[in-house]
Amino acid sequence: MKIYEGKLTVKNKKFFVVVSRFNEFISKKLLEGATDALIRHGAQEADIEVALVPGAFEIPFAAKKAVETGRYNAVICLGAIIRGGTPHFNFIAAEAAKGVAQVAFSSQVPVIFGVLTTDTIEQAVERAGTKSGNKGFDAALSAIEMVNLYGEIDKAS
Ligand code: INI
Repeated sequence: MKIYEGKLTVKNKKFFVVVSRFNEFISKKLLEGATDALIRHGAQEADIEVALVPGAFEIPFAAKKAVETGRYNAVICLGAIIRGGTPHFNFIAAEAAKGVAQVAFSSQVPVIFGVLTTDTIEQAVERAGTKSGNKGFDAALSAIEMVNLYGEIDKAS
């Protein structure tokens, strides 16, 4: 039985990170976590490019643009959608998740969903570098693993 599994170190691969500015105090922590993970697992600072978008709704559009350039080995999407008093949260969360998945399905490179969807600000803080880790860091690790996995599958074919 042949098993394909992506390694967690990386060299000479380009990453494009899309970050939403909405709830910036959270999303900037996710970005810090993601760049920390990329650099600690072998990427150079020059291998990382970042695009800021207004909110999570816009993330898939920038991710699609990045994929279409063919310049990047992975796209990492980061943001924080926090429930408010209206149904707005549900629409933004659904469209962000659906949109990123849609881009990923038609992309030759991995597109990673590192967008928090939480009921409270506290839950978001917990996932942005405090007691539940940093989901930006986790998203970047997933990107590295998937880049390497795609490489392994391509190499075998
Ligand atoms: N965008 C977010 O990234 N997070 C949110 O919590 C959020 N809420 O709750 O409204 C949010 N809204 C803005 C949205 O993503 C778009 O930027 C806006 O609708 C313009 O298209």
